[in-house]
Amino acid sequence: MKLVLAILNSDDAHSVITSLTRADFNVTKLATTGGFLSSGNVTVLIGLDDARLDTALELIEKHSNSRKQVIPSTPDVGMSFSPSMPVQVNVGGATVFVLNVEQFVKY
Ligand code: 2BA
Repeated sequence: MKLVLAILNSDDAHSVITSLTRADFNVTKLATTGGFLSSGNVTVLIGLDDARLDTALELIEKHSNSRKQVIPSTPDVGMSFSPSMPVQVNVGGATVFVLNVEQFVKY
C-alpha cells in the first residue's frame, strides 16, 4: 500500500479531487500554506493499493496546471530605502510524494 501526498494549486484542487473521487479513490483534503509564497495551497492524502498508483498519478498530472506567479521582492541595494522589484516564479502543477505504508488500519 502507498500514501500519496500531493500539494496542489488551490485553483486545481477541485478538479483533481473530483476526478480522484469519481475514480473511487479515498481522498483527504488539507488546507496548507506554501513556505515560499505564504499563499494557500491544498494538500491531499490518498491511501491506495500499489496497483492503482499509476492511475492516481495520471489523474493528478492531468488536472494540475503550471502557472507563472509574480511576487514582489525586496533586494538589498545598500541604500536607505528598499525598492520592490517583482519576480516571476513558476508554480506547480503538483508536487507529489509517494510513501510506502507500513500498516493500515481502520477502527
Ligand atoms: P511555495 O513554498 O509557496 O513555493 C511556490 C513556488 O515558489 C514554487 O513552486 C517554486 O517555483 C518557488 N520557490 C519555492 N521555494 C523557492 C526558493 N527557495 N527560491 C526560489 N523559488 C522558490 P512549486 O515548486 O511548484 O511548489 C509549490 C508548493 O509546493 C510550494 O509552495 C510548497 O508548498 C510545496 N512544495 C514544493 N516543493 C516542496 C518540497 N520539496 N517539500 C515540501 N513542500 C514542497
